[in-house]
Amino acid sequence: MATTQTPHDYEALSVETLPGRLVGVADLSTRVGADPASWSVKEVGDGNLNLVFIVTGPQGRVVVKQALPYVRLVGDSWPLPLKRAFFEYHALTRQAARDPGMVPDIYHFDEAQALIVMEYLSPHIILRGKLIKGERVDGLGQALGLFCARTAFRGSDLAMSAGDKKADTALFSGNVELCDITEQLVFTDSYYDAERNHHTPELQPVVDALRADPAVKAAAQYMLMRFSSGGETLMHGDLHTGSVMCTDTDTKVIDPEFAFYGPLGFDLGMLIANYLMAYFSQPAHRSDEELDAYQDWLLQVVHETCKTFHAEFVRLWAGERTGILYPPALWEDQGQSSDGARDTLLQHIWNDAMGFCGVELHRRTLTLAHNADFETIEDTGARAKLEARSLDMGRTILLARPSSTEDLIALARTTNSKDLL
Ligand code: SR1
Ligand code: MG
Repeated sequence: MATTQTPHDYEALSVETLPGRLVGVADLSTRVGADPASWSVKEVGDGNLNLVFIVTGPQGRVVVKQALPYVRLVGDSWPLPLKRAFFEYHALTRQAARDPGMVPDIYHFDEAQALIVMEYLSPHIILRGKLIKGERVDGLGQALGLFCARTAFRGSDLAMSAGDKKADTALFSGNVELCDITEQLVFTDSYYDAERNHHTPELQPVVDALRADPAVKAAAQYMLMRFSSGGETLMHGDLHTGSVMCTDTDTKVIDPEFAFYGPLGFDLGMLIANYLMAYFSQPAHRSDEELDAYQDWLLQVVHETCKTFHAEFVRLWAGERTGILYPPALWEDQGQSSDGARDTLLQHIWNDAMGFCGVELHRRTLTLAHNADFETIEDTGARAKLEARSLDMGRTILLARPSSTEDLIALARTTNSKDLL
């Protein structure tokens, strides 16, 4: 992994130092109260990388997110540049413009301190936690399908001017180290015994079979090539269920520090994989009476997300094709329909999304950063049986992409009844 230099005036905040250090930030104090002695500060970061504070005062509450100069999950043996806060800030501003209301409002950005003061989302909680608890979110698939379609379409050469797109591609091309994490962890480490890997011991026979398959490795590396060379749109870059916060009726997207110009189908594919891991893990979290209905609901969310993505992309295609790609001058202005061209492109996006879904299903079980859906299952024998289904589904779709949402859902149901260990 790359090494990095921390600017001299950067200093990580703590619960104790935050009020004194941020008292002069008007965008913060006008929201929580002018007297820092009246603030209470809690550090709540449970992600892999950053510090996250909730600051509460007599007038309100904000979130302060600060990058650390290393990977929090691992420690200072793995340095990571602070500039990821810069990319997160710029990604949030673009996402807010492309899908208004779907990301937290930004109140203040301090580049030297790698710090963003933003809206405290309440009573939202992290979606992954809700899915483990068996809670439902009305409109989840619709909100995230719209988010994926709008950010993908409006951040691409389908909609942007060529100059703006190239300038923005250049800006985000500096997010090298965060891409490096994805390139190693998501696309590569699953397929050999990389140093930081770990997995549930009982899973060993399934892991051995996966790593012995050259076709799986080739398919995963092809997806890496699509990721690293397919600068089609500004991706969120890390759209899993830990990057989504919800109430029972409202959905927001957070944490786009991995933002980069990549394939139109990347975010959609990663998101679907995370829904599917929630689905496969449910037998360990639900009672027999609740299980079928809740798993059905999760598959409905997959369906709703994919159908909404498709419908919104079609709508934007009809009304917002203002970029250099597929210009109306070639079709509509000639009295021709562009539906065929659009549908072919949508099929490419779907095939990519399915490939990204496959590698994500593998990496959350096999590499450094696992997810709580499986990790909270204490009985490792039971956990391994469920993780094996996730690995099996990933392998199947890497080797042969489901051609439609319906095929994907049917495959999930079949895989969910397999006894693989
Ligand atoms: C070392 S960072 C590990 C993972 O956490 C982030 O949320 C990304 O998903 C990354 O791959
Ligand atoms: Mg994150």
